[in-house]
Amino acid sequence: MTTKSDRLFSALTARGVRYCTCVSGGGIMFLVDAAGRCAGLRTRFFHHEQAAAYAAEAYARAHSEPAVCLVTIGPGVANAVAGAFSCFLNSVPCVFISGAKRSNIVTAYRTQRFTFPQDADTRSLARGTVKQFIELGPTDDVEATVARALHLAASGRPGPVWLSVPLDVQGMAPAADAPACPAPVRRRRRDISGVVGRFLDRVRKPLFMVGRGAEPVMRGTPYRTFLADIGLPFVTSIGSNHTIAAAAANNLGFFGPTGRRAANQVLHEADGLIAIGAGLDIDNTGFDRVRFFSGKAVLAVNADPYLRLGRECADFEKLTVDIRDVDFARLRAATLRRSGRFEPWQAFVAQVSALLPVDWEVRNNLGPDDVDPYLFALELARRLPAQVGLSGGISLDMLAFSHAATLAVGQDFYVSSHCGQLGWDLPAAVGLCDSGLYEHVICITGDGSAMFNLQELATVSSCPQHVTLFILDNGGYNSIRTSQDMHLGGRRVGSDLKYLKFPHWPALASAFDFEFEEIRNNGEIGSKLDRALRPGKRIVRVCVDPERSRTPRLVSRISGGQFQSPGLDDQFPYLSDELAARLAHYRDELARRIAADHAEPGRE
Ligand SMILES: Cc1ncc(C[n+]2csc(CCOP(=O)(O)OP(=O)(O)O)c2C)c(N)n1
Ligand SMILES: [Mg+2]
Repeated sequence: MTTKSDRLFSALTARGVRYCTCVSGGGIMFLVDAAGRCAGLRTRFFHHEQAAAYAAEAYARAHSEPAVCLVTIGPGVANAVAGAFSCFLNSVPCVFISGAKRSNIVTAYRTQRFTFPQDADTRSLARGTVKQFIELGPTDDVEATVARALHLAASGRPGPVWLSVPLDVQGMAPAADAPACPAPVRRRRRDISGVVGRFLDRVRKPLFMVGRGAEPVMRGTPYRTFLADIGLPFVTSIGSNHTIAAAAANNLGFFGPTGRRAANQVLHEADGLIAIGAGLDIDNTGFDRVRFFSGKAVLAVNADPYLRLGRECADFEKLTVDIRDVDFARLRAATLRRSGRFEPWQAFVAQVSALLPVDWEVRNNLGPDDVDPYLFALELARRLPAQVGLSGGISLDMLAFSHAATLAVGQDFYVSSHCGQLGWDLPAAVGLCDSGLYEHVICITGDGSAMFNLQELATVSSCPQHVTLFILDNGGYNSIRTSQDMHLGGRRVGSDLKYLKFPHWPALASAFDFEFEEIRNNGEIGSKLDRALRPGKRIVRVCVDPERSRTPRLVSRISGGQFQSPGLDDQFPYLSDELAARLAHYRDELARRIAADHAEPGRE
């Protein structure tokens, strides 16, 4: 017999959903059964709902299409909320489907805790983590509800939608034959070259800032050709580490408090920011937002209709558009038409790029002991397979890789940039395996983050892809210790080996059928990486000095009870007098050339 659960999954697949992650349960028995039998749907079962949700998120990002996470009533819902929260903050379209008690049993949650085993006020639990909560009632139209859920998830600023399906509704026979699936909505090209062109006409030092919101077009030719050809610099926000080799010195990479120095210097100097899919939140700008926006006009090209900046930015313009609709060929042409105007700026960017290359930064900060995480990241990036999906943790692991890596087409790095939770990386690696886009999946995590969803090593071990898990072992939580050292007189409560216990890594690897490698010092990095990246499943312990913290970074001070944060151009370790003088000289030269252009009639 066909049930409403069958209809629900056929409606999802008819509208393009191809992946469903799940932890099974009695409260979703009809739904699990239907998902398992649904043609065209790939199901993957996990050992924890949080992990199932993170994997769905990673898959949705890899394909830029909604994925489904199916969880049981009550505890399943509670465990999955972390995943909905992650999709919400990272703006990823996913549909969370959970079971619920029979629709004729009512609980007055304001006064009653439960009336049914595992009963939960799912609406309240999910509230604040989803764009919309929908309950499928006994008389509701399944197809219309699914269409609404998917539309909400993927439109505007994308995000998760929660669909709660009572147990009796799951097993009901549908009222009528399934209606024919409507034709997919045709996308409408949006020509934004006029607005961007006018913006370029009024600035002299423009910088494109591309963020995670550009992920749906990042791998496409029009977008990549646009960035490669225009001859103008761009920086990428954390988690949008898409390096375009053809853009050469104009591709300054990852900016921000722990970003690349050249990116931050150029950003500091720019007088016009064109932020494409970049939210301009504190994680991007650093805390001193007045300094960040000072002297800058900002044009935001963004899907979020509610995006706004505070008073700290005096010159702010917004273009609300779905990035997938932007006509990048026209934008490229409009930008190229104006490129002559920016010659002094382009020369400055080339000078800064040459003065502060990534290799120099890495070698300049090398620690003598153990494995330097930045050198490790640089060497790993040089050896990556041509087709590889990488997932990262939230700390030194992700920062070192974002800082040092240069990726080619087919090599994609995913992190949970806005949510920043421990434990996302390993389940995300399963989602990347299941995406079918990569033959090899690499997870780069910290010892702290690795511990959060270790159970999914069992799930990864069943994926056919080659999987390498690099664990940067620095004896616990370096990032927390750094703040404790700075602000709490070095009292390291809860962050070092006095408080935290870790497994015996080789034994852990063997328990889950992984091979084991260990990189103990800088001298070993090359040869051990060559071994670690061979086909198969491997856990690699990377021994990092527990005292090695992130470089370069901003160092804030507390003065008079207030946090004082430097600007992005003032990262620690501070530049030598000689380098600072060279930079100042480039700035003077740039200012002189722009002033000369203004003075010469016809040049402006
Ligand atoms: C779910 C969750 N719990 C706690 C935190 C707070 N937190 C941020 S960084 C960190 C330590 C990370 O340790 P590790 O992954 O080993 O990286 P390291 O700082 O050592 O480089 C913790 C506990 C968090 N971000 N997410
Ligand atoms: Mg650690």
